[in-house]
Amino acid sequence: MDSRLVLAVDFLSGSRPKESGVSALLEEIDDLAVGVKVGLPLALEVGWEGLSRLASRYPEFYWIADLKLADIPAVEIRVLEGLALMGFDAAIIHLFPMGLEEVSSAAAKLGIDLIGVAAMSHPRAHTFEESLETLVAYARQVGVEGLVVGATKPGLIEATRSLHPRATILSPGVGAQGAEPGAAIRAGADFEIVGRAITLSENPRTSAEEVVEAQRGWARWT
Ligand code: NUP
Repeated sequence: MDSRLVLAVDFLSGSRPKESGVSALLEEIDDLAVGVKVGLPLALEVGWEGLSRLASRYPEFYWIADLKLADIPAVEIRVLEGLALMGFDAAIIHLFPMGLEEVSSAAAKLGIDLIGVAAMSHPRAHTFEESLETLVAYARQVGVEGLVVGATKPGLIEATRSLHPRATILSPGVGAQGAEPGAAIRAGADFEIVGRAITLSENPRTSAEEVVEAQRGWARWT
């Protein structure tokens, strides 16, 4: 699949997200997206068991738990154990709490990938921008190969790519937050994380097709 689309499911058009609505959406776009990213908004609607059922019903997707973990290592490891049991392939963590050496080796044993937040997509995330080099160098040092860098900040995607050439860069911020589909891929990201531009669209499939079409031509394999 040449798609670089990861679908973020926080909202659903017309109603609060129900498990059946999420299933219908995933079936509608299953040939267009490679991954699904969910977090607290969906957990609050469908429960942890609902998330687990969704992940096991649609194993063709790469499932990312976006809890942006920022805790002591022992607690992060406890959460990762739970997420791995639920069927998640990856978890988004914050890098700034440090102490990630043991978290990284526990994640490897659990078979769950870590994705560190390097630069958030919203315009006032200045602390991340000022700390980008430190955060990316630290991710590299502790073996965190996945990085989130906002699609709204293509210059930071380029900087991250040169600081960590082998990283898998995932970029949210497409559509609802202002970045054009495909722009992050052009800047060096591997995947774009897209939520409301698809989930709140009157025709999610058409919107997903437009994103994938814009990404084609820019995609690079790392
Ligand atoms: O920096 C970040 N920006 C961001 O939007 C890091 C994130 N994890 N996200 C997530 O990406 C956010 O929580 C949401 O689930 C998704 C973007 O959704 P949307 O703006 O496309 O609806």
